[in-house]
Amino acid sequence: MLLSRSVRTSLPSDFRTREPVLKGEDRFPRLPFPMLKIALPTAVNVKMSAAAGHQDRIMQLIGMLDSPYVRRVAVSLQFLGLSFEHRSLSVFRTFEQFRELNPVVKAPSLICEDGTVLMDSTLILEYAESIAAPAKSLMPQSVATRQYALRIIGLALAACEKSVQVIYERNLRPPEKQHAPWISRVTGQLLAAYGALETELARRPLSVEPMDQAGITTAVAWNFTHEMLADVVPEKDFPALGALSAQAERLPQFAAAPHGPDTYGQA
Ligand SMILES: N[C@@H](CCC(=O)N[C@@H](CS)C(=O)NCC(=O)O)C(=O)O
Repeated sequence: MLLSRSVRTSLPSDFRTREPVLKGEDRFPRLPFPMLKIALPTAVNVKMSAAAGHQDRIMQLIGMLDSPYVRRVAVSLQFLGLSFEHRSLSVFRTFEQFRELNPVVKAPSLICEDGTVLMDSTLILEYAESIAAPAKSLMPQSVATRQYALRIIGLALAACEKSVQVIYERNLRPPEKQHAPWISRVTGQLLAAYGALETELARRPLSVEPMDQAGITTAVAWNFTHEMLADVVPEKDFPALGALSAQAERLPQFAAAPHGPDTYGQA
């Protein structure tokens, strides 16, 4: 099954461009990297700075907020009360600049206060959790609730992964090179993940207050897929996910890191 193409806008997004991104061309004006320094004088930040021995540096989150992985980190760091700079670099249009920071060119990348570069959103969040502890955590402590959160997060991350695979297939490959059976398989996995999430949420709704990692990742994932592949995931089939997403997007931590090309805190 070949899916109809998603609507593209003129936004400089990692997911809304086609062949030029692979050729390293930059169709958009080269601006200085947008950066915002948000230094919250919380106990957590003071502890983190002192422990790392770098009083004057804060973490840098690299990658665009149109990536659900980057966005879940940006939202989570705020809930954890951790200060960070955000550099909205594209893994495609600013490949070379990205490579200077992380030769693997994976978004998100996190440059820690001591210069260590971490990648993979889940590993970055594990690091963030360790800094924020014991004052704050987005993961439930009891085994049963943690198990439930891990199931939800796993489903949401699988939905993100399958969404990205569909988008890359649609946007990065020429139409004649697209492989319909592969798209069909990945789309089936995507729908299975969201179907299971919808069932779980209908049975046991996720709270947005207080927000935890299961809620953040699910809300970010659904918003991402809905923005990018609305034709694949009709809203009427996923009312619980739509309701969670609508509630979450109204929170200041989500509004400060909106899906798209903006820099955290500047939208
Ligand atoms: N499992 C990773 C997935 C990250 C990922 O695939 N990021 C995409 C952007 S959404 C990326 O870096 N794509 C460029 C590439 O893989 O070359 C995570 O959780 O961070």
